[in-house]
Amino acid sequence: MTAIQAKLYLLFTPSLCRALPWPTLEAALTGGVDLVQWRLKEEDEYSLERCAEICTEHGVPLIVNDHVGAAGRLGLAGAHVGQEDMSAKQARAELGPHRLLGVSTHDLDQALKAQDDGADYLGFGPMYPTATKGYEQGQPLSALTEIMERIEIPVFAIGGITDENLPELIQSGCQRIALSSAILQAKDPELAAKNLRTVLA
Ligand code: TZP
Ligand code: MG
Repeated sequence: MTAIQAKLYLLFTPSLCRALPWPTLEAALTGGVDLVQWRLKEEDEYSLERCAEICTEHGVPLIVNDHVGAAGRLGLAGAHVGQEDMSAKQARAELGPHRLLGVSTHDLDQALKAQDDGADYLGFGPMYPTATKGYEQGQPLSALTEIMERIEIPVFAIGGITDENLPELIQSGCQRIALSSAILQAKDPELAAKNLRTVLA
């Protein structure tokens, strides 16, 4: 698997979409999302297989959250685990060397360990309060700067990111973001993705 080049990572949870999920995903991809993570909630009745088809049509890699075994079964680009999920080491062993492994991290120690354990990229945050995961407080920007300086693999800032706070993240050294509501709940998801892409470029 080649190193990840993506900058605008969409965390796709069907039930978080303001409009219908599949058209929302299509719009986000057309707008410039270049990596997608499938995050299913129990109430969702949408299929990972259909998500994979849509991503393939747009030439964008798909990562599955939590369900590491599904990555191999469905030929996806990779899988993502959090600190409370399967360990990064075990996930890497299950995925094999050729699929991407992403790990959510919240401090430098977790980030260094995930990198050592075979992660291809990290999520780091939450950078801002976000109702999506119930975080009431974000990390200081200095924490992100330190991560960017110390970690060699790509790092995606995550949590409450919008086009309004993105400029200060970029000033702190961030080049990649992962988000859901700023696109999934936008009136115009394609435009939202396009605008974020422009600021990141
Ligand atoms: N992990 C940390 S914050 C978060 C996840 C999955 C939610 C990101 O969603 P939003 O709506 O962009 O804050
Ligand atoms: Mg998880």
